[in-house]
Formats: sequence, C-alpha cells, structure tokens
Amino acid sequence: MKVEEQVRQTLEGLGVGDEAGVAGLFDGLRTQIERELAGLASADAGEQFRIRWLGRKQGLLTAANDNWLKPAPPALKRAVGRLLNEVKRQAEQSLEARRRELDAGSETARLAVQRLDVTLPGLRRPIGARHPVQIVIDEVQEIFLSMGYSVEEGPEIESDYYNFEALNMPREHPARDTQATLYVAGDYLLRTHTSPVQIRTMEKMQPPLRVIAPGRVYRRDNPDATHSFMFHQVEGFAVDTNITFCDLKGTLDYFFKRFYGEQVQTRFRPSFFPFTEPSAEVDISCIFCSGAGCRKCKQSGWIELFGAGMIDPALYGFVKYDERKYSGFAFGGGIDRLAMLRYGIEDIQLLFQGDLRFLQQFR
Ligand code: 2U9
Repeated sequence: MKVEEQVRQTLEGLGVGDEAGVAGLFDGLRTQIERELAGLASADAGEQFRIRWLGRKQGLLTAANDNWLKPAPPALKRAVGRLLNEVKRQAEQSLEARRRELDAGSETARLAVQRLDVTLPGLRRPIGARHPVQIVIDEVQEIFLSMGYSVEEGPEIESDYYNFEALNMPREHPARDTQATLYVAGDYLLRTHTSPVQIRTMEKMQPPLRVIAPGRVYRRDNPDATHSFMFHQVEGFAVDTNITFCDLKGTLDYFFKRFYGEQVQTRFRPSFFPFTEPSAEVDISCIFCSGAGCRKCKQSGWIELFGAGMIDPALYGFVKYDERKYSGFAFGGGIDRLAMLRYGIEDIQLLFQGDLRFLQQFR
C-alpha cells in the first residue's frame, strides 16, 4: 500500500475512533515507516525518505497542522499531537540508525571490491643489462681515471676542419682516402675518429693534460663480421713537458695488462699516421693462445689492437701550444674490438642488432 494511502486512512480513522483507536492507527503508521526504512537500499533512497516524511515543508509528518491536527476531532487533538511527535522522533532516530547501517554496508562493499591480494604476483619489470660496449667503455675509463686522465666528449657531426684539417690532413691528403667518410652537408661530416675531441680539448685547455675520448665514429664501409658503418673508438693523449715514447709504452702496457690480465705482453711496430711522428701499431700477445699461435691470431701469437705515436709537433700550431716547450703521445683503438676479444664475439654486427638473447648474456 502506498504511504499516501496509509496516511489518508489514518486521518480518516481519527474521525471515528477514541484515543485507543488513534494509538492503533499510529502504530500502523509506525510499522509502515519501519518497513520502508528497512527497504532502503542506498544513501540516496535514505535522503528521499527524509524529504517525503520529514522534509521541512511538505514532509508528511512535518506538516502536522494541515495533515493531522486540523482533521482531528477536538477531543483527540492532544493525543494526536503527542503520538505524532512520538512517531516523528522515532522516524528520525530510525532513519539515522538506518543511515549508519547503509554507510557501514557501502564501506564493506568498497572494501570487498578494493581488497588487496598480497599473494598475487607483482608486475614484473624486465631487468636490463649493460651493453658489452658500455661495459668496456666503463672499464677503460676506470683504468685511465686511475692514471689521472679525464674523459672528454664531443659532437658526432663534425666539421672538416676538426676531423681532418687540424689533424694534419689537408684536402687531397691521401690519408683521407683510408677513412671512407660519410658527409652530411657542405663542410660537415660524421666524425671518422674521436681525434676532433682531442683537438677541441687542446683548444680550450692548457697542458699538462691527460685525456681520453671514447665515443661513436662512422665510416662508409660495407657491413661484415669485422666492419660496421658505426663503431666505437677510444683515443687518448698526454701533453706535458718531457713526455717521451717510454711514457706511451708504459701507459699502454699498463692499460692492456689491467684490461686483459697481467700475462699480456705488448709490442710496438713502426707505422704511419698523419697526426703522430713517430707512429706505431700496438699489438698484444694473443689472449687465446698466450703467443703460441692459434686461429684467432692467425698463428702469429700477436693481436693488433691500437695505433699510437708521439703527437706530430705540426699539430701544436693548430692549437697554439709552444712546440718547443711541450711534447705528448696519443693512441687510439676500437672499443668494439676490445669487447669482441674480451667476450669471444666473432661478428661485430651482433653488437648493434639489439637481440636480447645476445645482450642479456653480459651482466
Ligand atoms: C690528436 C693527436 C693524435 C690518435 C691516434 C691512432 C694512432 C690509431 C686507430 C686505431 C684503430 C683508430 O679504431 S681505429 O680505426 N687509431 O691508430 N689514433 S694515434 O692520435 C691523435 C689523436 C688526436 C690531436
């Protein structure tokens, strides 16, 4: 039965009954209210209930004068007023209690949905590994830092001046042909070695200097197991008063012993580079056969690794050093090659293909 109907019946009842009858009718109303409250399913429904029954103007129990007292017979007005107040107070209390129940219920529901299962496996973040080339760069830096060197970097897109000219390789110099160059535009190119970093460093800093420059370099080569259009070099130099070829030999001998092991021997063979005079190819005793001769060293017992020499005094003119006061050595070599020998990698392409099955082996 609709509430409005219930109220109408109650009011009609007031006309006929005595005080006991009126109390009975209010009991029915009370039951109706309690039943409706029990059926409330949400905080919203609770608010609608409040507006309908207890709303400040049109609430069925609030508009007491119009709804209840006026139609009541004079003899029963006192009883109606008292019972009405009782029902109203009870409705307010019951609504408050029901609202608390509903709040608690929705909290329980929320917790049920948001329950945290701490036994579920977490989101797995794949663990990366340092690239073998990076491992070698870090280690080379570590060794040279321990000898008092600092690390310098420079742009990979270079000018003809820094990549060739200032290194004693003017245009039409035949040595340029040995470094198949990738040109960008105009006078700009992808650096074919990290030597320009050394020139830039000498331009901005005065001796004494001990510097290494690791980084990417580019050459127009066809890719195969030992060639890549991009690879990594480390070059280094020391300039000071009284630097000799002995310092160069001692430095590289120390470096290779730290990098590949105490048993490693070094050997210097005469060579030529436009930026060093005299120049040398630097070999190490074969790390696979200890010099006995094997497939890796082509039965020679030696592996060619670095180039080196005393910095050609002609270069000091470009960087405005006093060539009578200073001397220095320089060296350079491929980082990828250091890594390939260290880890027994036979194809340089593997380093640059990004295959995780390969890369995850180096931790
Ligand atoms: C300045 C002066 C001298 C750096 C040097 C070499 C010899 C050398 C190659 C080895 C194999 C590079 O990776 S590779 O292709 N490098 O043989 N580099 S001396 O000499 C310098 C550099 C800068 C100002």
